[in-house]
Amino acid sequence: MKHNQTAPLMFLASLTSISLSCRQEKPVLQPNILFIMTDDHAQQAISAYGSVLNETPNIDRLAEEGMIFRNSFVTNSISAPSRAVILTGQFSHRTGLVDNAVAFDSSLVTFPKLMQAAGYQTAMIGKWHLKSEPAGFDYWKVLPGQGHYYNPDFRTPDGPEQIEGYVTDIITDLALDWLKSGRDNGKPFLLMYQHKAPHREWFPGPGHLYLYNDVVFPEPATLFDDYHGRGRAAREQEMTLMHHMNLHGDLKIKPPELDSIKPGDPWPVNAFKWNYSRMTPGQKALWDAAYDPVQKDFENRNLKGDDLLKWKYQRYMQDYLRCIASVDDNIGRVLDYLEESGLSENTIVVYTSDQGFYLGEHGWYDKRFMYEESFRTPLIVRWPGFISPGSECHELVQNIDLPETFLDAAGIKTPEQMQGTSLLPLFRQEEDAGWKQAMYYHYYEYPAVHMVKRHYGIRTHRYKLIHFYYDVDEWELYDLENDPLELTNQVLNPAYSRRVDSLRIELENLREYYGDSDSLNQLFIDRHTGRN
Ligand code: SGN
Ligand code: CA
Repeated sequence: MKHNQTAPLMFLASLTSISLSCRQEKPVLQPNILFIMTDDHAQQAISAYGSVLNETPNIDRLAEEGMIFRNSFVTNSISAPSRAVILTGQFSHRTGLVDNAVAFDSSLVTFPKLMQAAGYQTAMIGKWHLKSEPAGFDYWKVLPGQGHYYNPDFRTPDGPEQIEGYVTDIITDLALDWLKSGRDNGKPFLLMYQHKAPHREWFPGPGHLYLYNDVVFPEPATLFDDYHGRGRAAREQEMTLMHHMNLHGDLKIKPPELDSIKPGDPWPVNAFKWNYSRMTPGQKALWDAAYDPVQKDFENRNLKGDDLLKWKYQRYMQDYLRCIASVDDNIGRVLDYLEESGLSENTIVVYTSDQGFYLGEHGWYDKRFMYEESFRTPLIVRWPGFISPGSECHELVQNIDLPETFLDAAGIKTPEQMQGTSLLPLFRQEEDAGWKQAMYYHYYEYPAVHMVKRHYGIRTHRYKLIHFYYDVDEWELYDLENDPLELTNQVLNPAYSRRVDSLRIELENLREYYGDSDSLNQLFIDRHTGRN
């Protein structure tokens, strides 16, 4: 399953521009790493991935100058678990951080700790979401929990700090400040620059409040999905635009009598207040000027049924994509600085998200499912001189492969417990990289917000087999070649029975290989139930 990794030093030594120090036995010129991660940014909303919704010129620039991974996935489609996977190179059942309620065990070995120990200067700025204090960083300034869009608070080693402005701009300012004046020029750096945006409730910044006002976004083919042909998990979730996306926090209809809303009042009104009440009078004035007319128009229309769903979809897309426009602009600022400062050349720039997202497909928002839109995540890597500009990779890669990639690129030994595979052979476009043909996935957060049932599964290039468990025992098989939208569960179709049998065996093999089991499932269920 694990391909033969080419020794990193052999790779580096084969390049004439890089010499090795014999004494230290490591490359003299280790690359800097700029790791850019957003929260909930779907591939469908990146033009380099073929978006029909928006343009992301700066993210696209990375793809034009680097490699885009067309088949890039996560191992557990939810924030904190995904972040723990990226730090440790281990699946959720090994980090113990299976869902957002668990705190990260900061004693675990992480790639930033290893890079720091090997002489890298390390920094973490932006959304952290792991509860425990960041470890392995020379500098850190992170949002508490999910963080706020307007005038956000930050956690710092010196205590809390509030910064006035819009979160995506601020995180970028902090990253740029650190690059300009926080760095030790004698050391290579690792900078983790992690955005809150475009996470729910999608509050756009002052510079993008009117963007897309005149656009009608194309509706996804499955916006009106009735879940026919699938099991209980798809039917019983709570993440539909129709029934679960709320008018206030999500769609910015200002609740009446905002000042009298109390913490115990329904979440939708509190969600709006939680965001809006943080704004300065000036920010509120800009906000109201943009959103009051939207509200008036909505109230005049008295929409119902399908018309209401269509309206919700358009409003959802406007705000979600406005948040992304700000991310893209800010990434442009950082890429410009790398260029001007001459850092571009020896810096690996990675763009990814903590998972994918539903943009109305199956009538949904949010993530969690092993279905394509949330299982996928963007992955674009630029590394001048090492990755050919404009290249594409179609192999099956996962976020768990990232830490080993970074260590490999830096010539640092990978610890035994890491379970991914360095992407370096794919960067080099090796003909026979012996790459994995199947991926493992496991999602746990249930019962919980959005009510997506616990499930694990296997995906190959063509098929996906999923087992939903806990309060159901249902299997689903999708033939992605014949049914790319995943509308028909084929698990009971006799024509697929041999395929089901072989995938079940492969799935069991993967579980054994990665050390997952039914007894661990039970352990995590017991922990979760104990918490409730
Ligand atoms: C919040 C959101 C949910 C979202 C989770 C997890 N509700 O609870 O919609 O699924 O975060 O998101 S909200 O109204 O508070 O925004 S994650 O990306 O951090 O895992
Ligand atoms: Ca997320």
